[in-house]
This record gives sequence, C-alpha cells and structure tokens, in this order.
Amino acid sequence: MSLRLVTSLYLICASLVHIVSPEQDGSVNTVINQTLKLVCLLKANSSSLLETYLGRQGSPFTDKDFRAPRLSYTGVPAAAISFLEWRILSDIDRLDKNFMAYTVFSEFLQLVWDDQFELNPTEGELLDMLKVTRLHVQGLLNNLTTIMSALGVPPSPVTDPLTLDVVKTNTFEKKVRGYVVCSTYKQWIDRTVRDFNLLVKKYPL
Ligand SMILES: *[C@@H]1O[C@H](CO)[C@@H](O)[C@H](O)[C@H]1NC(C)=O
Ligand SMILES: *[C@@H]1O[C@H](CO)[C@@H](O)[C@H](O)[C@H]1NC(C)=O
Ligand SMILES: CC(=O)N[C@H]1CO[C@H](CO)[C@@H](O)[C@@H]1O
Repeated sequence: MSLRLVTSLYLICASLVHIVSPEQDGSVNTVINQTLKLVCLLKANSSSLLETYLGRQGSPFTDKDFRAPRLSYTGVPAAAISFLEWRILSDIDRLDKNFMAYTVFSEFLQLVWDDQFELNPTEGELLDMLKVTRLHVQGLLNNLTTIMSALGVPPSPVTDPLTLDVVKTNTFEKKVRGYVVCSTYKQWIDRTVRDFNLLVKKYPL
C-alpha cells in the first residue's frame, strides 16, 4: 500500500470512529460542565476556609487591623496572571496549569492540616474544612485528568515542591505558611472558575 492510501484509509477510519462514537466528545463536555459546578462550590467554601483559618491563629492574624500583605511562600503556586496571557492559553495549557497548581495544593493542604493539628488540635471545624477541601481538590484533579486524557494530552508530571527540610519550621512561620496556602488557594479557585466558564462555552453540552 502506498503511504497516501494508508493515510486516506486512516482518515476514513478515524472519521468512522468519530461518527460511531459521538458520545466520546459529548462526555468531555459533560465532565467540563460537572467540573464548573464543582469549582463554583469550592469557590463558595474558599472564603470561609480563609476566614476560619485566620480566626483561629491568634494575634496578629486575628487583630482588627490585620492587613494581609501580599505574601508568597516557596513552592505555593501563584495564581496571578495578566489578562492577555490568561486569555491566549491553549485549552491543554490552561488545564495543565490547573493540574499542576492543585497537585501542589493537595500536598500543602495536608501540610497545613498537620501544622494545625499540632498547633490547634481542638479546632475541629478548621481541621475538617482543611480535610474536606483537600478531598475535593483530589476530586478536581481526577476531573482534570479525565478531561485532559479525553483531549489526548494527559497532565504533565509535577515535581514535588515539599522536602522534609521545608516542612520543619517555627510556629509563626507555620501560621504564615497556612495563611499563604489558604489565600493563594482561594485566588486559584477564582482563576479556575474563570477557566471553566471559558471552557464550557467552547465545549457546550
Ligand atoms: C450544566 O448543564 C446543565 C444542563 O444539563 C445546565 O443546566 C447547567 O447550567 C450546566 N452547568 C454549568 C455550570 O454550566
Ligand atoms: C463546603 O463546606 C461544607 C461544610 O464544611 C462541606 O460539607 C461541603 O462538602 C463543602 N463543599 C465543597 C465543594 O467544598
Ligand atoms: C470523570 C470525573 O471524574 N467526574 C467527576 C467530576 O467531579 C464531579 C463532582 O465531584 C463528580 O461527580 C464526577 O464524577
């Protein structure tokens, strides 16, 4: 067979496969729709997580005039991006950046839970919120993996940002770290809601 014939046979097969399994595309759209619903719920909870977290750390976090400075913490993925940079991302890059961020947040949320369990062991509500958030983030990661795999490009491997050296630190730094994790997570969820509002328009039901 000539290469051209093979190529055209392949194209015919590909289009037949496409015709006989239209639900393949439909199912990505469904998962995108489910994921938007999930991230909207996560967004609603992300503000109360941050407030509850701050409220349980004592001074200066609970002070009336506590001004949250624009802090960062090594390894915590920043959500900030310019509009143009954000708008021109390809679907795969957009999803992959989400996957990378939430893989890291899943780990940091465990670390913050561990820190709070040590510093505030009686704060059951906060501990539960941290745990539930991490479980939902893992659900979100499953959804992202499903979507990306269906689009033909599974997520890139993520390098682990947390070493055991980083994990050990003093009480104040643990509290600041938890604050950065909760507030940056909230910013990321806002970005992900925007991402999926864009994606549902491109992949309508
Ligand atoms: C998901 O799809 C349903 C229809 O099945 C629609 O009513 C709903 O608004 C969609 N959700 C989002 C978040 O777009
Ligand atoms: C939101 O918070 C409530 C109460 O902590 C919890 O039951 C629920 O599962 C959370 N939902 C999401 C999507 O985080
Ligand atoms: C394919 C997949 O993982 N879908 C899940 C996406 O998230 C929603 C909400 O958690 C689940 O209900 C879906 O099963």
